Amino acid sequence: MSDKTRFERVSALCKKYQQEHLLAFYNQLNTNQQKSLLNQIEKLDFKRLPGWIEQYIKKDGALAIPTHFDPAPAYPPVPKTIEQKAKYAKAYQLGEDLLKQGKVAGFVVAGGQGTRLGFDGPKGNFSVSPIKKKTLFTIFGESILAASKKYGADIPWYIMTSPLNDNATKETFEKANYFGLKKKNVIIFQQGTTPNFTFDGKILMADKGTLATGPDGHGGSLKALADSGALADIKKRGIEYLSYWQVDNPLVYVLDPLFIGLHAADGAEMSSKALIKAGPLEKVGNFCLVDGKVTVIEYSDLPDKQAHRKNLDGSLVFELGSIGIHIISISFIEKLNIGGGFALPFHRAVKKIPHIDAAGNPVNPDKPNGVKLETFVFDALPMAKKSVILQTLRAEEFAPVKNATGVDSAEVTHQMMIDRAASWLESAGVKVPYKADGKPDCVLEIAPSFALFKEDIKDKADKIQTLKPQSSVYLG
Ligand code: UD2
Repeated sequence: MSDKTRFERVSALCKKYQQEHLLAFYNQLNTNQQKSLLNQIEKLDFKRLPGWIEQYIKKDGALAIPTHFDPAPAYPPVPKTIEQKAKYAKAYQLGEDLLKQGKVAGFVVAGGQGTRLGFDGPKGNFSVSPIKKKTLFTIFGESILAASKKYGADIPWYIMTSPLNDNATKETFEKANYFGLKKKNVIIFQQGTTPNFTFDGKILMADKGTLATGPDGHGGSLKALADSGALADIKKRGIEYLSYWQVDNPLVYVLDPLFIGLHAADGAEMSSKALIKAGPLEKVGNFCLVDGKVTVIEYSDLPDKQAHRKNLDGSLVFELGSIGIHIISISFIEKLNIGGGFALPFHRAVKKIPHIDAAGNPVNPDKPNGVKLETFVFDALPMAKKSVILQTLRAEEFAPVKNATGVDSAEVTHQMMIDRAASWLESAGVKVPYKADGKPDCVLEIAPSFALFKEDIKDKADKIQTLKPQSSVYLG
């Protein structure tokens, strides 16, 4: 097709869908810029555009909260009854077997912007560990390497990036020599994007030749796995389960045999880890049952009255929070993508979006001027035939770095890493010095190569030197 015909075709499309302004500066662009702009416009899902604009842009019709929902049941962190103990032991064994057979891969979603943290670059490059100052990516990479050794299988690691950080992430992995993993077992792929809109449904332009777009949310991972070819690679390797986590949490058990085993034993399609919320309004999604299906209602969508509801014993009715840790069956991802028609519902976020105005001048708005659309991975949960929730403990598995200061800041994460190391050492019989406030009186760091779980320390306890007050001890 000639450039002229192509332009005419795209121009007609824009006109039909009332987006003619996208080509307003076309004649001022050089040939490459013109081609790039036509590419971007051609990639838009024009057929769905009018529906999105009506449903999500002009009004907030995103997700109506269901009229009736109950709290979702979960497996406790520690088995209580004899039956549960037997079930957990069997599930743990099954999880280990699946890991040994190479049926499980790691999957981190790392396409977000990390604006709240104020850190420039991929969030995975943020350094968190107390002594060696290891980055989040380093901790995950070393964990997968340690697990590969422990289970005697090369465990692949899938990493989802976005156009915002794909190059920088690839550079990081290259420079770090893939954290000791084989390059062929580290698969970095990009998620999709959605255009940014004005409140009346016009797509914003970032500059004269570029549409304003943003990553399509972590829900985009389920589609991007298929679109990028990662799913085909997963199938070729015979992998049946993905262990999914978010990039901001260094305490996550990246591959947890118990969680994998419970998911597989129960024939679940997508499962989740949960913890007891720190308070009614903690910024985590809430696990609920809607029409018998596990559903996460995001903190911002749960009405305050429901969030504060209490049981007779004083506990919260909706006490289980989602921490972005899932096991997802590959067959489920395939099912969601059949026919290419897969789409999770959008969530609408009103934001300040830099753009150019009708005269082509850059505008950096000081108040919200448009809408970004994102999908959330947990919205796939109700589509699963079966979904298991395993409760975990905050001190063991959740210390996300989200903010520069205060709640969920690096300072808190840092301390939680030390606290967990201290509790693991204590459980192996090592004496840890404590301060009057109950915090360890030393700085501790346990490398994944030393222990992935507290049980791994037991055999090594005799090799650990006595911990002196105010000392710094790295176990690697
Ligand atoms: C998320 C959950 C919340 C709770 C909390 C736990 C949502 C909407 N809420 O809150 O319920 O589980 O985490 O920490 O998820 N990401 C992408 N691509 C995107 C957007 C995000 O890969 O387009 C990744 C991001 O890099 C990070 C993760 O998804 O690893 C979570 O994103 P977030 O930090 O925006 O989520 P947050 O803290 O609002």
